[in-house]
Amino acid sequence: MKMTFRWYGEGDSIPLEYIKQIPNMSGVVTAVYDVPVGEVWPMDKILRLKSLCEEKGLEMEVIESVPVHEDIKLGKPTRDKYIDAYYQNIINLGKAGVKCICYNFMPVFDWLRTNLKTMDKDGSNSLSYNHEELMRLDPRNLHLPGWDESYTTDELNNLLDEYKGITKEKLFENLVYFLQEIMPACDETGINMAIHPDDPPWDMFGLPRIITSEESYKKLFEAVPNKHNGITFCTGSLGAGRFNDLVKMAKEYASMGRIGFAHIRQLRYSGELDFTEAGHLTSAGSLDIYAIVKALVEGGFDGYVRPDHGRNIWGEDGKPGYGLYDRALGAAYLNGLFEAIEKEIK
Ligand SMILES: [Mn+2]
Repeated sequence: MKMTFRWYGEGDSIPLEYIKQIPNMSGVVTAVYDVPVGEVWPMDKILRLKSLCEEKGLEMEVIESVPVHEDIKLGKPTRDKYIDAYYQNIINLGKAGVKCICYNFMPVFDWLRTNLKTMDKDGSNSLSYNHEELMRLDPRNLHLPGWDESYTTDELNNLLDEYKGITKEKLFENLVYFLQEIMPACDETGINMAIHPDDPPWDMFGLPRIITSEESYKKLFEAVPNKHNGITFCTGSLGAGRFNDLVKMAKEYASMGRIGFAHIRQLRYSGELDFTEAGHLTSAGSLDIYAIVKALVEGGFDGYVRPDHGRNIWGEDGKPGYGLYDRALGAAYLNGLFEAIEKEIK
């Protein structure tokens, strides 16, 4: 296991030096943020990021994310040019020593929450999701907290229209097409692609979501058996679906060598489809983080880990989910779990 920490590049308010001071931190998970989706990341931008990390003693072996252009998800004729650019990105990142790329295949909307600062009685705050509240919103005129408004209302409406004919089956076919096209770049560089599950793991506003459950992974691995077709095992995203048995899944996919990257975080169910994010410890929420880590270790997991979303604590007003303090506490807790379980098993 290699412990890592997400870092939003030079715009991040958290200095790399602070990240390095968290015990056992091997590197950061980052990305080039100032190149439009679908374009090739210039080598000098990639190498600059890498040297900033290395100056502070941190590796840059995981990229989150290289975003997938909507035309690829839609399967439009223009997808091939965007896939070519993606291919080149893999080659360039491979040259810079990157080993794993996290990406997702969610149409239009990335992760969705209804409140970014849900207050807890201890004074901390965290992100939460209320399904009814979200469903009352109009996707065609959406102004959600934290959702980056990269589209104008017109663009958003056009995009939603384009998705009208896209069923789950079609979207999955488009994912398979994309993966088959880029696998040679992964074979050449040794980079593992690690698809992030849909968050939360169910359809949104009539848009299909396809990486949500055991059934999704079965289809994914069968369709593209290449060993570089892997996953980001995100406990919070998958765990929002009560139908997912995370312990079973962690063990199974780790044994198959499919988990390149693990996002570990906690949440507390507050309704059938509702949840509030919590501190990482098992005792803080509904997921058995100990049992999940144990399943990963028993399955032979040897990938990258990062503490996923933390709360805002100690008066910090960090980027929602991405403050320093609670994620550092999460890393310390996860380090302890891994050490104890690994020693016990050996
Ligand atoms: Mn995640």
